[in-house]
Amino acid sequence: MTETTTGPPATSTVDAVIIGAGFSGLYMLHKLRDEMGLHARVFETGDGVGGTWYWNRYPGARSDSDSYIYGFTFDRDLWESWEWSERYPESHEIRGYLEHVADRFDLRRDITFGTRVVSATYDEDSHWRVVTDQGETVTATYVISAVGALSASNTPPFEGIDTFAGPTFHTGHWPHEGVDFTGQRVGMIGSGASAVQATPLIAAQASELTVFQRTANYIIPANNGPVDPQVKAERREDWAGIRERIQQSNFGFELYLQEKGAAEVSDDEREALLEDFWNRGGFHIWLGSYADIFFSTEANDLVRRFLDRKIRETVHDPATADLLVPSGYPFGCKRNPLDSGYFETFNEPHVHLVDVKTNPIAAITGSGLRLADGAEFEFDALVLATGFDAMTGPLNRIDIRGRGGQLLREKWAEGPRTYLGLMSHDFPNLFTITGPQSPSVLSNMPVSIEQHVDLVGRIIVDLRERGASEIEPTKEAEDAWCTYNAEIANATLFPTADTWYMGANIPGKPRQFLPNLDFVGPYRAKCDQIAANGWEGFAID
Ligand code: N01
Repeated sequence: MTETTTGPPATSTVDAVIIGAGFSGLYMLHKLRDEMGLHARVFETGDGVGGTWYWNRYPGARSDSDSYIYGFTFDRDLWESWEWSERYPESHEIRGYLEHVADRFDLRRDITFGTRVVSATYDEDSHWRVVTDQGETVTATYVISAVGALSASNTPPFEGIDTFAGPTFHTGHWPHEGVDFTGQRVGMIGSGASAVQATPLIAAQASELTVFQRTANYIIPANNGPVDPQVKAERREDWAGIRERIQQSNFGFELYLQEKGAAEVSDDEREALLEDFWNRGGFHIWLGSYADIFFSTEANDLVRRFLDRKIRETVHDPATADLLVPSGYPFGCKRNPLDSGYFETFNEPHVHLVDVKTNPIAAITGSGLRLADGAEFEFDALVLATGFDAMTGPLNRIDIRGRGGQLLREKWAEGPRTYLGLMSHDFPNLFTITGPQSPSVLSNMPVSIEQHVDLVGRIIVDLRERGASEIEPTKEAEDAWCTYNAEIANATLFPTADTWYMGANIPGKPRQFLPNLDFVGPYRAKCDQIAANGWEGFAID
C-alpha cells in the first residue's frame, strides 16, 4: 500500500536551520543555499517575508535610514533592480522590497511560514534539534538566529490591561487590514520612534488623541519627500562606492562625525552647522555632528540647547512645550526618533499630552486608564506604542539549550554573554545575526546584517574545508569581549540614560549596555583580523 503524506515529515535533517525571514534570514538562506550549496530551511512566524517589517504596520511606519542604503548591497543587479519612492522607505515598501528579494532568488520554497521555533537543543553529537510549534522536529548542524533585535514586543504589565472594553493595538503587531480611528477618542501610551511616526496620522483621523508620555525624546526632522531623479541616478551608478563607504563607516550611513568637538568650535560655527543639519533632516545631528557629545556633558548641553529651542519654537503652548523638552539625560544616548510633524500635532486642539513620569499609569480601566493621582481618562481605542524587549528578548523567548542542557536565557540572566555578538560559549554552531554585543542597532541594520551573514558563511566554509564539525568561542574570549564591551560603553554617556539600549524599559531586565560601540567599519576590520588569525578566540573541533 502506498502512503500519501501532506507537508514535511515529522523529523528531517538539514545542514542549517535559520530562524526568521526578515533581512537576515533571507540573505542567510541565499548565502547558504545558493552560494554554498547547503541544505537550509527557514522557519518564520509570520505568513510572509519581512520579519520586523511584516509586523510593524502602524500608521506612518517607515525606516529612519535613507532608502538608498536600506537594502542589500551584495548583488549589483539586485541593487539596480529596485527603486524606492521616497527618501525614507515606508513599511509596506520595505515588505515589497523583501518580497522582491524572495522572488528573485526563489527563497520561499525553503521557508516554512506561520511556524514558530519553540526550542533548539544541542545534542552532544554536534547537532541541534529544532522543534516548531507545528510539531515538526528538524536536526541541523548549524542554527542561525535571524530573529531581529526589535521584534519581541513589550506590553508593560499594567494592572487591568485586559479589562479595557475597546480595541487595543500594539504598534509592533498592527492589524494587516489597518485601523480606522475616524471619530474615535484614542489613548496612546508611549512616545518613542513608533509613537512619533504614528501620532500625526492617528491625530488626523481621531476626534481626540491623548498621548501618555513617560520620557520626552530629542526628535529631529526627517525631511521626507521624493528624491531628486539626478541624485537617484548617481546613486544607482555608484553601487561599489556606496557599498564600500557604508561598510567602512561608523554607523552604516554616509555620515561622518566632525573632526572638532562641539565644545571646540565657536557658538556661531556650531549654530550654523546644527541649523544646516536640522534643515537637511535625518541623523546628521546625531551621527554626523560632534563626537564629544557622547563623552562630555558640557559638549552635549551645547547641542541640547539648540534642540530645546527648536521644540519651543514649534510648540505653541508653553506647558506642553515644557513637557516635550527632554531633560535628565544626554542627547544621542537614547535613540532619537525622526519627526514628520510630531511637535506640530500638539498645536491641534484635539491632541493632548499627559506626563506619566511624575504621575504614572496606575491601571488600565474598562473605559480608559487611571493615573496614580486618581485622574481618569476615557477613550474608545488604546494604542500601545510601548516598544520592545530589545536584542535579548527575541532570543530569550526561545528555549535554546546548549551543552549540558544549559538554557541560553539562564546563562544570560545577568545580561548577554557573547563573543563578537555572534556566538556564545557552550552553544556550538549557534550564530546570532546582529546579536547583542555587536554594533547592530547602533547602525543602519542592513549593513550590519550583511557583514554578519558573510562572516557566518566564511566560518562555515572554513569549517567544512577543515573537516571540522564544531565552532564556539572560548570562555576566555567571551569574558574578554564582555569586559571590553562594558568598558567602552562606560567611557561614554550612554549608560547614564534609561533606555532600551540599557534594558531599562523592561522591569527586572539587567542593566547592561546591549549593543557594541566599536562602530561598523572598525568592528568589520576586527572580525576580518580574527578570521585572518585562524578564528582567534574560537575553539574549532
Ligand atoms: O519603542 P520605544 P518604539 N509606562 O521603546 C513608553 C526602532 N524603530 O517602538 O522612554 C509608560 O522607543 C516608553 O517610555 P520610556 C528604533 O530603534 C525604528 O517607539 O521608556 N510608558 C517609550 O516612550 C526605536 O528606538 C523605527 O520612558 C511606557 C515608549 O513606551 C525602537 O524601534 C520606527 C511604559 C516605547 O518607546 C523602539 O521604538 C519605530 C510604561 N510602563 C521603531 N513602558 C524607524 O526606523 C514603556 N513606555 C522608523
